[in-house]
Amino acid sequence: MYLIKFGGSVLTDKTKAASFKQETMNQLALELHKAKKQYILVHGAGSFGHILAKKYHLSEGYTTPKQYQGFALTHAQVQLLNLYVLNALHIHHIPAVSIPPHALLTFSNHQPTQVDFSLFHKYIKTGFTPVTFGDVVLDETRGFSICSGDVLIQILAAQLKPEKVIFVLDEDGLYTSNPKIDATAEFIPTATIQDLKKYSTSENTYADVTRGMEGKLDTIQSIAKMGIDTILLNGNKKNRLYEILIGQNTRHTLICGGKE
Ligand code: IP8
Repeated sequence: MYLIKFGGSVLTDKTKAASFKQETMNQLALELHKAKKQYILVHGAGSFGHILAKKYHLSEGYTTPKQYQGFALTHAQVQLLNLYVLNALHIHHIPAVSIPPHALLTFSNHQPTQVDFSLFHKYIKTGFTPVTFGDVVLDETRGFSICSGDVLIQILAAQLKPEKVIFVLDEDGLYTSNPKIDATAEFIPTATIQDLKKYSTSENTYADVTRGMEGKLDTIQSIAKMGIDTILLNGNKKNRLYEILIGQNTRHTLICGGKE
């Protein structure tokens, strides 16, 4: 079983509110269909979630009643993005079923506390493809919180011990620095936990309330410490996801799971 995360910057144009990249999603859905693997899909919120979450300061937790409207609007938008993702999967005959995090987990002080992932198990066992996503959630001490897709990946990896975790990004993989702003950035084909600690990534320029690539490196480190390999690949380049899934060589970064 694989755990696959579609980054928000692959599925949406992060500079424009609620702009879905339909063609990219159709291509990725086709690749998943062709590969015929068992997986759980997690997707980021992209410009459906981050712009509103930033506007209403949702990552800070409750500060003003106006945020209730912001919470509700943000949830509706990420649910809409989820519907677009599901539609593309259904067109390619993938029996995708949505599992919205806000109805499943509770946070306390911005960290997940009560997590019941038995639904994922049950759907997988029955032959469905569970799809979950970055969402807003209730928080026992802060009122509410943001649950990023990366946090979900981390918890799901710990509970379900997938064969591999795959991050589908808008870059070929990991670089020594941010390739979007640094022309000297070098591509890294393989890395260990020790290597990860060395690589700095500058903050991206878009509204990203969950720390972008920097947060992702923390997530990957904790997955690697569970002994699980992580793959980073470019979702904008046709067939890379498919090739990885069928075990064919293609450009990607492999982060080897193992001890620190
Ligand atoms: O895009 C963020 O999820 P991510 C969720 O996976 C919201 O970091 C609501 C902004």
